[in-house]
Amino acid sequence: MKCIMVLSVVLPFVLYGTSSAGIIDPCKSKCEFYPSVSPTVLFVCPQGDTPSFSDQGWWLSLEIVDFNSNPIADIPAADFWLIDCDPALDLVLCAGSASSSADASTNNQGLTTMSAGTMRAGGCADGLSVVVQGFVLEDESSNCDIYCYPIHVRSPDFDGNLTVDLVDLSLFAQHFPTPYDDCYDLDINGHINLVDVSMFAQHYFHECQ
Ligand SMILES: [Ca+2]
Ligand SMILES: [Ca+2]
Repeated sequence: MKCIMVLSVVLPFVLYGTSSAGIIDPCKSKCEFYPSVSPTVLFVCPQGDTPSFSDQGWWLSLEIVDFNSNPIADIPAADFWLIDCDPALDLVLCAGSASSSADASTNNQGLTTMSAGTMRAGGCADGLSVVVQGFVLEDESSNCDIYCYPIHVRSPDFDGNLTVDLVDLSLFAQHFPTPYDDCYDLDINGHINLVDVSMFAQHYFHECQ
């Protein structure tokens, strides 16, 4: 009888401990945003030939833990990616989760960064969240709301069909230099001018690789 009682106390703990080990806890895991410019811009192209996150003035530090708060090592870099988290949700990603990645797999402390890569995408967004193996990371200090960083994503693929073509050129022409629409202000300096034209021209006819 005594033995059964002990088992009934210990077994759920063992089962819980085993079943939740290694499973990502999106709320206890941490994400830190390090911007060095304001506003924070991410200029992207479907082809992926734009400067890295850090070269555009920001990076992310990530710490991935399981439901027991233990770090999860060896999560592949490719299992991390960024998604649109603004209300419009009109960012379009090349190959979904393959559109961006972390710099390296997580180390023994569950740590990695997103700094050296860029994103392959079209459309326009004013907020980004981090996804790891399908879990959107959440902020434990604010009731586990998702982290949604004010990163302004701009792409010369304005219509988000993942090709920079005549349709995008036509859309651009309709907004140059006015009426002002911040999705066409590729460097987000408040004006749609020759700098934006140059940024557009460098990526004309680019598409997902
Ligand atoms: Ca397009
Ligand atoms: Ca501009």
